Amino acid sequence: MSEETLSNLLNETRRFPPPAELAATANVTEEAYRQAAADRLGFWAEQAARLHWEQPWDEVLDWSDRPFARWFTGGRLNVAYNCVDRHVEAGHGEQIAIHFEGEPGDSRSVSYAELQREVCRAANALTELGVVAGDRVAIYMPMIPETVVAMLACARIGAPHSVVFAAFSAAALRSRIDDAEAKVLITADGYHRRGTVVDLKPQADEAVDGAESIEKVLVVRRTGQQVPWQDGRDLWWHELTDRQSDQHTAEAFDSEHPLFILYTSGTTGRPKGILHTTGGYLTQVSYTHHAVFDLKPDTDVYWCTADVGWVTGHSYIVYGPLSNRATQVLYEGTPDTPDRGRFWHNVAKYKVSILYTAPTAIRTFMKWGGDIPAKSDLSSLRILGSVGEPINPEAWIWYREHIGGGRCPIVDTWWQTETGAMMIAPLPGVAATKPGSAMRPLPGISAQVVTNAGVPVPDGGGGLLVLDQPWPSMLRGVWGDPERFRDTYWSRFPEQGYYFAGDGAKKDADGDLWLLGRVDDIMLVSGHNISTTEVESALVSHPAVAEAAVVGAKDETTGQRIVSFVILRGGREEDPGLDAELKAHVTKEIGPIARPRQIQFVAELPKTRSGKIMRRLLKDVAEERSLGDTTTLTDASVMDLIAAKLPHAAEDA
Ligand code: 6R9
Repeated sequence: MSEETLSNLLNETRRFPPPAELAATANVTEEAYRQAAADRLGFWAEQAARLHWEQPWDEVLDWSDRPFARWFTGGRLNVAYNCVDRHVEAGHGEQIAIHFEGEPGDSRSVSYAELQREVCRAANALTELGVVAGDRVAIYMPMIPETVVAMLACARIGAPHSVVFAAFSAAALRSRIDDAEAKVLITADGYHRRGTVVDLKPQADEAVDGAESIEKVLVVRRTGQQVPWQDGRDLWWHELTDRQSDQHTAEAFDSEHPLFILYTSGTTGRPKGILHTTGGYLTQVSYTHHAVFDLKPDTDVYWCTADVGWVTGHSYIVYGPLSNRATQVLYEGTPDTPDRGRFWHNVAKYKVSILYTAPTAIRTFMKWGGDIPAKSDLSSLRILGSVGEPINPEAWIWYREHIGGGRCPIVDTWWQTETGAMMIAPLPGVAATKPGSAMRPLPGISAQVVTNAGVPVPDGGGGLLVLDQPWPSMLRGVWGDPERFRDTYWSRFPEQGYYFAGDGAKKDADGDLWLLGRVDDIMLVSGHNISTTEVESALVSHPAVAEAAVVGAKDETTGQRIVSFVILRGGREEDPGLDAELKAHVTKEIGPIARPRQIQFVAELPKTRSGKIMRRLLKDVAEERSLGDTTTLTDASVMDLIAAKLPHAAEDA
């Protein structure tokens, strides 16, 4: 980014105050902000006390070895006990923890008492295999209840898990197994996706072949398909767990005991093993889930559509919701199987009241059209969440109208694998939300928007988003590489000691925050910093557009020129007039400086497997370079289609 800070370009004036009933019964109110501001550590101590501690902590925060934080030092607790057993002991054993919905339509509901028995059996099974506290276990699994059981079983015996997304390749799994030196791999025969059976075991075999650390491979039977087998190494999950006792005494672990490693793909270099620990992590995921989703465990049905292989699945399918005794939906498959209404059939079937999904999904639903959700009864919904990318104001409004029936507050939640839990988000019973804004840091969290020199910008300014105070669920390091931890996250502002998140943000006149995407994506056009997010949002605010990706391509006169890739809404045909119309629309919304030089209509955009747009590849196309690394793409053929079209793009001077 140049010395000039980001201009505050788009101007959104719509406001949506909380529904009165929600405000009156909200789990968390404005008072929490005041309390946390007066005594931040005291506030977090109170949130930690929502959990069961076997031994109380001595000190809330030890920040003497910064940037390596220690929270709730000396305290001891068991994460699985907190997520399962204590609810059973409190008399809620019959409550459903997980409504599992398989893609073919099979379903199964697991109560907290059943979950407790399954987790105990799995913990005993891992112990029989010689897994002890501190050993790493790799988990390469689809979206099925056994995945949650496996994670909780690891947590129960203090064996950090490393979950690897099931659609990752054998090579990706192997490098993660090697980096963490995992002793056991838990996988499945296969899973159902888009109407077909997808193999998993052959990839797992390829990954494990020659992996020195792996001693056993545990295989869950999901599809019943034939699988290759290596006697002595491979074991069926059901054979091993069925013969275990369903009793297991959970041992308490130190608050700083490692809970899991999760690899972020990043845009460059080797994946980083982000390390999270026990007490601080559970405190913040539990509190934020309670506060931001306002969960009422006796009546709500919660559904997070993320894959458990991402941090959102860890924090807001497994640890946050279960620690709060949620009843939740776990869905195996895709939104368009057997038809494009599947999510809404699921919402109606289970009477989902809280839905947490990603902007990429919302924009896809926009593209498919509002008539699809309109066919299902969505009246059970009361709160809608968004995570993963900036949500364009128009997508936000579409979500509110077509999914939320105009009555549900939207909580846009900003956070990262590294932050472990939500950091910036509105509270649904407090905030008068603004479409496209994540509003302000949650109680107990502190963030700043600063210039390149680290000076906070005033309201109305833009710059770099930094976290200037430690938080309980912060990453404790990069597995095996303390230098990389310092260099990547703490070296940008050594004097101020800020954690730099990599994102740009602006503050509006009220001081509320608008996330502008990764600073690497920010464009410099004729001396102005322009965020891709703002131009994309301007494009999406045109009624013909469902989704847009914008990049800055090298330009001799202006430094960079704005190139945009646009997906039209369902039913809208690409016509010659539309190109000029969209350019004029952006000029009207933002100003001539943001007018795209080129607009390319495409059917799909390149996305990571977690749904984020990969602008880097679009930039390669726009600059007519050969493509960089495409291995993290969901569908690499998308790039061939885009590249084939671009040279014919109409370009104005
Ligand atoms: C939870 C998750 C982190 C990056 C983050 C930012 C982007 C996530 C966002 C958002 C704007 C939001 N991001 N949530 N940007 N508004 N509500 O996505 O973790 O996969 O590590 O990605 O995602 O750029 O820095 P992770």
